[in-house]
Amino acid sequence: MRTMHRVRATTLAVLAALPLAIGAAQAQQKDEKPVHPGTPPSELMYKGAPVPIKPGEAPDVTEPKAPPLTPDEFNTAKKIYFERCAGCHGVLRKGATGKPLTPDITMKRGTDYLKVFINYGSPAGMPNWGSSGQLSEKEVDIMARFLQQPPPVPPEFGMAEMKATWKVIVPPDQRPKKKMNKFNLDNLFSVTLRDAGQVALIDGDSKKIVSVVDTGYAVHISRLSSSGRYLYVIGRDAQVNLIDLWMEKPDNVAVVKVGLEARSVDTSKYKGWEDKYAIAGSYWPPQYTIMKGDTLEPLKIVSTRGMVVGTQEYHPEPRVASIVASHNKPQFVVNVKETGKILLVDYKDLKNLEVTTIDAARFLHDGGWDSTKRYFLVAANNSNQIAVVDTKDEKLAAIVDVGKIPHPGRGANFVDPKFGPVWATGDLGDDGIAVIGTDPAKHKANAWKVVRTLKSQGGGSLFIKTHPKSTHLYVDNALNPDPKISSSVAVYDIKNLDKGPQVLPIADWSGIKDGPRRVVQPEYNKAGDEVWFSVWNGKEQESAIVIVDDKTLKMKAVIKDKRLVTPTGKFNVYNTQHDIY
Ligand code: DHE
Repeated sequence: MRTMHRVRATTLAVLAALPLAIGAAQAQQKDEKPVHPGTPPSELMYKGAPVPIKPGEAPDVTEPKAPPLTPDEFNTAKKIYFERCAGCHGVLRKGATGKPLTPDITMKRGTDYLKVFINYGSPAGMPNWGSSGQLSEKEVDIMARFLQQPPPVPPEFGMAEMKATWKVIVPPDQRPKKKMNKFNLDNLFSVTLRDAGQVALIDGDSKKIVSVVDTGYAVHISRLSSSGRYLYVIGRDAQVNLIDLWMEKPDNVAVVKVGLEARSVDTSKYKGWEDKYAIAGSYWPPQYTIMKGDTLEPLKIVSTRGMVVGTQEYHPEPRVASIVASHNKPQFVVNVKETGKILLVDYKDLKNLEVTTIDAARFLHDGGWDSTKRYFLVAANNSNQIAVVDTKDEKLAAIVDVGKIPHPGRGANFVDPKFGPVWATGDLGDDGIAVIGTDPAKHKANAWKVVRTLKSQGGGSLFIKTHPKSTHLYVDNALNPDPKISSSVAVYDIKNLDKGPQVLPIADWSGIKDGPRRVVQPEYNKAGDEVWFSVWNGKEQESAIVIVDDKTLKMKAVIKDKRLVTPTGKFNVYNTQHDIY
């Protein structure tokens, strides 16, 4: 294993702890006064999703010196911890965006101190669980005692456990030899139905749902195989589903669980290796798994536990964030959140696995390619930086300071009329959009610098998008506390960026009146002349997809259907297959 130490001193400035929670964010939205100074409401909301680990999966360990809990209290505490605390403090309480809560620290504090902390929160970002009414007095007391006991450790998930969940529903030799349906697969969209645990496959030409396929719990993203035939979907419960788009009615052909919690999946795209391997990264256990591309047979599991960049302390739970497949080499780019390391995993010889470890910054999250697909740009969200990897030279190219909590999705590539080729990211924590020069060959002076900062409608931006055939740049503000802002989208004219954005009232165009109506994740069709937006409502409420004509910026179509439960991410087959964004 080769290790490159290219850390800039400033990259180590990890932000103070920012524990977060949905409830506190919602409370904050009502009056918009900062309940927790320093923590944007959008971030509170974003990180508060439950961890899909069940209390029974993590056995109790009792420490006689710590205040006791009955078995029932232990179960209550584990449920609360995995649903509300683990997202920020980590399953093992070693600290992630939230502070470490291991017994060596909590036992010194004692029950009374911890109760105050849980009740009233902290200015650093801890929500006021007790005084907001989200936890009862009894629950606060249970949690204060629980935190002094050793953290219950969920089980490991190795080859035996994976194989036990692995199912080939239709073996490769029984699958179609050619495309058996009439869909224009290049313009098919896989739409995440988050709370239904399904994806809707929507024909981009007719705008009709062609199939709704069951996937994992709280399904997260979809990615395409290099050929465009296979669709890979990952759920938060670490279930990977393989869907064959050549079937008359596209459906699951294989399934496997790669852990207890996960977010990312991709497939080999280098010449000669097309469709051969899939890879999935898990949050728990902290590891990545390389699988056979057409069956999901797990072949190789690699742990990401190890040392943190800069401080070089051991971290037992470094979660795998985004993963992309390189076009330059037979490699996967694996971004490890808590250690701040970017791994270039070479898949040509799985037995003698070569991994190049690049020190970047914490906490790595999401990112995308530059337009040449040589450089990968990834958000180090708690360092307020973007790390740039040169996948050809296998080196860190730069670390760029940007605004507060960058959140690009896969980002947006376009040619800035003044500065040449650029990639842009929006921020969760402020209203900036950082536009970064990406062409060291012809625009050296601008490369890896923020060449301009656009002003968005506000914070809470999750995704930004454009298309090579478009002259528009769309930026959502899905988690902004102001419903007017979170239900609309800002669009910039790339030819005249100084002019500022036009605001499109997407949720109003959907005709839906009730609910939060968050407008999230712009996604282009294959031609690059339509942009699709999710109007994301609660599970029991009506949601929709609104399609905008990219030339006129007028509403072109609205897709509404009972089956469209909580639509969030949308993945156009052609654009996802070819990494066009
Ligand atoms: Fe995501 C991408 C993690 C919450 C919608 N999300 C990603 C990626 C990671 C991640 C690591 C990059 C995957 C890749 O490229 O390989 N997301 C997390 C979380 O840890 C977090 C903060 C909390 C959680 O508990 O899951 C989280 N994400 C959300 C949401 O609440 C969103 C808005 C709605 C939803 O569907 O759950 C959401 N995340 C998305 C989407 C993408 C994504 C749509 C892919 C964007 C793209 O264009 O590629």
